[in-house]
Formats: sequence, structure tokens, C-alpha cells
Amino acid sequence: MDTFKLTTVEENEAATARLLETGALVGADSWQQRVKNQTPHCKFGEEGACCRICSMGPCRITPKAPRGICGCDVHGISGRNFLRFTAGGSATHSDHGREICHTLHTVKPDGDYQVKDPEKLIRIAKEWGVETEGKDIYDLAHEVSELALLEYGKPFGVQRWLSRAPKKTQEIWHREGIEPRAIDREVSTAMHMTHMGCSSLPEALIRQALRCGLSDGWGGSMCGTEFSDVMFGTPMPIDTEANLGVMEKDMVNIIVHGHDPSLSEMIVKYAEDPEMLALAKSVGAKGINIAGVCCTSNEVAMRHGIPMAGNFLQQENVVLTGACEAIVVDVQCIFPALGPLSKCFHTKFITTSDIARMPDSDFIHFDCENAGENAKQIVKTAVENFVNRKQDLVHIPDIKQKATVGYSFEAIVKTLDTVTNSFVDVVGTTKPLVECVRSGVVRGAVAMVGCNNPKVRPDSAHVELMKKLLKEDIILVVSGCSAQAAAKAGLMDKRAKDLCGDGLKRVCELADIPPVLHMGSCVDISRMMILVAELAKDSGWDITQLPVVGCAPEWMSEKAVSIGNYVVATGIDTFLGVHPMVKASNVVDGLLQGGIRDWVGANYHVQLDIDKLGDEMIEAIEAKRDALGI
Ligand code: XCC
Repeated sequence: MDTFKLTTVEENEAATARLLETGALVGADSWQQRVKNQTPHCKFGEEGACCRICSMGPCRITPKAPRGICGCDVHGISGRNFLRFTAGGSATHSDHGREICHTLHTVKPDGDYQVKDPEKLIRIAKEWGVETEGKDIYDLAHEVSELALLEYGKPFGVQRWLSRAPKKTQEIWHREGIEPRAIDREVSTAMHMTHMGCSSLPEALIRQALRCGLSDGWGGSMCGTEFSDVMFGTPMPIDTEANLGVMEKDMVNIIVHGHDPSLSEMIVKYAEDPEMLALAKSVGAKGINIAGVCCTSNEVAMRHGIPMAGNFLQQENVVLTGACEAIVVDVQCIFPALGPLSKCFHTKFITTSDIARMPDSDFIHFDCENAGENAKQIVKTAVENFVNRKQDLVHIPDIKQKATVGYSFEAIVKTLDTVTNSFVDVVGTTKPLVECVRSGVVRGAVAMVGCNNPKVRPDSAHVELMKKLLKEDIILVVSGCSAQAAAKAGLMDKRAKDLCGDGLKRVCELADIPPVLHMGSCVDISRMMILVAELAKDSGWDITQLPVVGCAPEWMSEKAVSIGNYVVATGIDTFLGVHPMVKASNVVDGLLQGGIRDWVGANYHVQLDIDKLGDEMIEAIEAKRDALGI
């Protein structure tokens, strides 16, 4: 058996440095260089003291100029900026969810998209009061997809998915006036409130930011996750590999990057098509290798074991290997830099969505009505490009780790059932986990999520924090680029259990799990919401009492703020390693880092010293345990 060793951040950096040498040879730009060009950042922007909302400005707040031209002070300005930031993220996740609902509307027994998890569909239909008896599963899928689409614009009422939360949490949302109504309405309201001459009261702006976040996590994202599972299967544990070493020297490498599995599922399918495989052979390749970047990677890794080439700040690296025939993207987190970069190599940068059009790309429109045909054309374009590879530029870093991924909520419950006899005698619940926590074998859990950000040494915060927490018997559930950081490091290899304290190590052995559980992409943080909701119901504790915290140590996107808002609004303290752009306002910052606790029982904690951030999370978890008397 080969010995197990984590991949260090230094090893990743060495691999990157080698790739940047190739980049220098071909005159490629890099994010590392652009960070230098952009530093120092504008302080007004970074701290939220710049208002660009009307054309009387932009106005910048200083001690000498404490109000903008309209008279808005720094608290109103930074509160509005924060709300707009949230609206951007919420819209993005929710629109992804909407696309998935549209894809669900196209399912056919012999179509490109089918119902792969009918049980889940029936469960949701019953939850929504839809008659299921004697109904064809495809008719049911169409009916449910229409109901889901109505959630985006319904004139009355609140989100259907809210009823999944514990009663107490729903009461808090109701009491505080932050229950999300129609998904799109919360985004529109946010834009309206922040228009010139509307809200400048920080409390009102932050309240809407929470509500708009909730319409993402307990609305649009939940549609994205649940209906993806219905069509593509609910993830179950599966083995894969992670890091740039998953690219294959002798094969056609197609990188799928972005978010929506409607595209990546089809690329994966057509890469196995005999006609495409024959084409690959005919151009001298041994086969077709698909690997992923960003959340798309999480989607196809969880369902098919497709290897993960890397996370957000590794997207340029896949092109720099010189062995990427095509990088196929849909929406979100795609560097426009990939256009010019791909031109330095033979790589085809294939954009597919009207939502994400970029210069220097080949646009092959992908829509769910013609999915198979479009996907085939994309795969064919990539395969035919193999002959253009410049062999002297090819260097694939010999660096990868094994990972077991695919811990959906359902997979976690199923795994817990296998150890049920050791703890409790019921199946199909989270009770074994509750008992582990109650007894102290597991002290608590951290949901670690979010991006990379050049403001933090890439992956270092994710990985160092995970290692620190595991030692303290704190289990990790992860998603997004944090999940890939963990997989690249080796923390999703079951052998990583040796990094845990004795209690958690024993649990990993009994349940046969890695200590860091991959729950999916960023829309799948909705899975984490379901998990905490069920933990609360099964334990009899409120969500706010659970020894569970959220953490985004390297976050960068608007989506991350939307997520943070719904996690906090659900009653879970959330720890950030990058300051939201509100520092200029002690009122807004004070609300986020304290004041909102009176509303929802949780708040943000910002700490730029990563080791201290870890200490604070451990303290928070222990404090919750003390309060519960466990
Ligand atoms: Fe994007 Fe979702 Fe962030 Fe990664 S973690 S950089 S948002 S891919 Ni979502």
C-alpha cells in the first residue's frame, strides 16, 4: 500500500510556479501579475465608502465630506452596497436554480434528460401537496417544475421550501419580517430599496439582505440542488481524484468549468459516446478525459467520480499545462482572462451561455432543448483540436490525491444507518450523529465553504483550518472551492482520519468515511441547511443551539455573501477570513458582527488571522456545548 501524505500548499505553489514559466514563454498574462497591477486597492471601495448609485456622484465619504451629494451618510452607503452585493449573489444562485427547473420541464423517458431519482421527486411533490397517486413520473416532473418556476414570481405567500426548517426557525423569520416571498421579488426589492432616494437606514438594508439571502438558500439554491438530484441522481459516496495531475498526457482533455450540471452532465455523457471515442483514436489520442474546475467539478465528481482539476484560482493553470484541448464553461466564476490565455495555447475556450459571453471565446450555444446535439458538437470540437497541441509546451504537474466525495444529506443519513446499531436503534435519521455530538465523541461541526481569494494564500486557510479543527474532533462538511482545496490536499482520502482526534477518528473508522465530507457545489449549501434542520429536529435543540458554525475563510464572490446571509439568518454563526466591504461603517459592520444576533440568534465574525479564526470557531462550538450542558 502506498503511504499517505497530504499535499502541501507549498507543493501546489511549486507546481503553479513551473506552469507560470510556460506562461512566460508564450507571453501569457496571469492573475498573479494582475493582482500586483491592482495593488493597492482603492480604500473607498474596499471599505464600502464609495457610492456609485446615481450620476450626481460617485461620492466618496471622508471626515471632511461626511455625506454624499444626496445627504446619505457612510452607514447608508455601505449598507446599500452590502445589500446590492447580496442581491447579485442571490440572483445568480437562484437563476441557476431556475435553469434547472426549466431543464426539469424538458425531461422525457427517451430524452437527453430523464428522471433518475423518482423517489425524491415524489417526496417533493407530496411535500408541496401535489397528488402523486397513479401519475406518470414524467407528468409529475413537469407539474412540479412549473410549481417551482412559480416560486420565482408568485404574487402572494412565502417560499415553499421554508416549511423544511424547524418550526422555531420559521417563527423567527416570521417575527423578524424576513421570510422570503417570491425569489425574484426579494432581488427586485433589494434593487428598489437601494435606488437613489430610497432606503438609507442600515437596519432596514441589512434586514433585506438577510431576506434576500434566504430567498437564495431556502429558495433558488434549493431548487437547483433538489431538481438536479431528481434528474441526475442524488449523490452517494464515490471515489475520485483531485488536482492538476488528473489531466492525461495522451488523451484529449476537456475541462468543464462553471456551475450548471445541465451542461456538464451532457459533456460527460457524450465523452463516452463510441463515435466520439473513435474520433479521438483517429486523431491519435488514447481517449477522452473529462475533468472539472469550480462548482461544475463538484457536480460531476459527486455523481460520476469525474476528477477535479482544481478550484477557482487554479483555472488558468489547466490551460497552462498545454494539454487542455477545450475549457468548456457555462456561468459564474469564469475568468475572462481565459480568452486571451487560451490564445497563447491551442486550447479552445468554449462559452455556451447567453449569461456569460466573453471575448476571445468560441461560442457554442447550449440549451436544454437541444442538449445532446450541442454537447456532441462541443466534444467533437475539443477532440478535433487534439492535433493542434504543441508538445513542447505540455507539462502536467505530477500532483494529485485520492478523494471520496458525494455526501449528500441522503448519503449522510444512509451512512449513519450503517453505524446505527452502535448508537441508537432507529434508521433514516441524523440521531447517530446527534448522539456522537451529545457524548462529545464529536465536539461539533464546521461547514466550510466558499472561494479562493488572492487576499489569502490560495487554499492555505481552508486546509490549515480543516487540519486544526479535525484535531479537536470537529467534523467538516464542505462545498464549493473549499471542497476542492480539501480534496487536493488529501483531506478527503479516508486515510486522513489519522489527522483527527481520537473521537472523530473512531467515527470515521466505524462509518468508513473521510473526516471531511464533500456535500457538493455552492448551491448545495442548501443540503447543509437541510442537515442542520434535521439535526435540530432529531436533537430537540434549536438550530441556534447546535454546536455548528459556518466558515468562508477565502471568500470573494457576491454569491458567498448571499450564502453567508442565509446561513446566519438560519441561526448559524459564520466566520469570515476576508472582511465584507462595510468596514467604513461601524454601524453596518456592528450589525453584521453583533446586532443581527438579536434578530436571528447568530452573526458574522470577521478575523483575518487564520489561526485565530480557527480558535474562535473552536471557542464558539465549545460555548454552545456548555450552554447545552453537554
Ligand atoms: Fe465560485 Fe462555485 Fe466561490 Fe468557487 S466557491 S469561486 S463562488 S466556484 Ni462557490
